[in-house]
Amino acid sequence: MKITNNSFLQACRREKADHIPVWFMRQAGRYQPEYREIRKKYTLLDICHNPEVCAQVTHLPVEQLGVDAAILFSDITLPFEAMNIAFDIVENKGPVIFEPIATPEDVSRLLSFDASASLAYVGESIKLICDRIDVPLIGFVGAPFTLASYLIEGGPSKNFSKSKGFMYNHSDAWHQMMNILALNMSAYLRYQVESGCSAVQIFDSWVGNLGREDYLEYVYPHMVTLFSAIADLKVPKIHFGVVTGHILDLMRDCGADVVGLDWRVQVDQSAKMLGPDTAVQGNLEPSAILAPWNVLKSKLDYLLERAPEKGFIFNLGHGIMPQTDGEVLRRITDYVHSYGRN
Ligand code: 1CP
Repeated sequence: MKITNNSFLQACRREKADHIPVWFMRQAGRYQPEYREIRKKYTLLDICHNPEVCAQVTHLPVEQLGVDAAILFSDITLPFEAMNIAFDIVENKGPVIFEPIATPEDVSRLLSFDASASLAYVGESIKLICDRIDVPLIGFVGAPFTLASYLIEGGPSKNFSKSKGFMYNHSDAWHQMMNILALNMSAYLRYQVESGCSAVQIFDSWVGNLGREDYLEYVYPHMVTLFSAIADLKVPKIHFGVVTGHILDLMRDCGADVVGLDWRVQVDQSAKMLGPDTAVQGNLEPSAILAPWNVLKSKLDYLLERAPEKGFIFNLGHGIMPQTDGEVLRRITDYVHSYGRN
């Protein structure tokens, strides 16, 4: 199907759109009764491996919520299987790596891959989805730090102590691992765009756990590698992380066209700091959706009054929580779409 709703891409390019575009991180997920029904029959990884089901799950929120972009249903850990790293996604926990990276020697276990061969089913899903939707499809990867944190911690972490220990004690092996991840993820993004994605988001969800000087030394060069390797792709590149107020300028300088803001920062201050060439995306506090409408509406107004007129994409400051009511998400979408029109 042809893309008829261009508002998301226009905002990414800082062009004037006829309404504020909306999409939600984790817009396909457990808050939807239909998704929970599908998950009774398929694991999360089954969905990712099955293009027909993946297309269905990706499409559902576009229909239900009236959002201006779809995001490929997948997970940042999916390319691990193509890198020779065995893992599973465990119920109510998240990704678990069976044999985490513990020593510098372990880094040699990480293989480079040809995404069009090892992840061909993702390309198939993207093609199916693009045939069926009239909004842009966003492809994505996890950024090297966030992926490395799962590889080293073995699963979700609170303080990232093993990752930081590895980084400080084995800096050569750290940089080698980050470089492999950066190159693999750029190749995987290229494959997603060649298959039909109109924009990409790089999720560095957990990098805000590093101070600015560590970001500059241990992460930034690899983000430059990743963004440089896809600089020729004519699609907007969005860079998102949580608790990243102290490194937003660096996240822009890597090569991002759009910086995703988490809900702790104020949109006008961040947009001003990032300057006129960068669009911003965000950043409603996900818990605000659980509030009564009058409270939620005042938070929406607070955000929308401060959002830049051009180059703004409405989203949450992090993913939708499972207890969220889909009806409220629909109401938010309609409210943002009509904002400033009457
Ligand atoms: O079984 C389930 O339904 C569990 C929840 C779930 C979902 C819906 C997981 C496990 N992954 C996904 C799909 C997913 N993951 C999507 C597509 C859905 C959409 O956005 O519509 C995306 C974009 C991701 C990306 C992802 N996975 C990130 C980056 C975004 C973020 O939330 O910061 C991260 C960190 C992951 C790892 C992951 N996968 C799943 C969980 C519960 C987690 C986080 C675990 C942790 O706290 O470390």
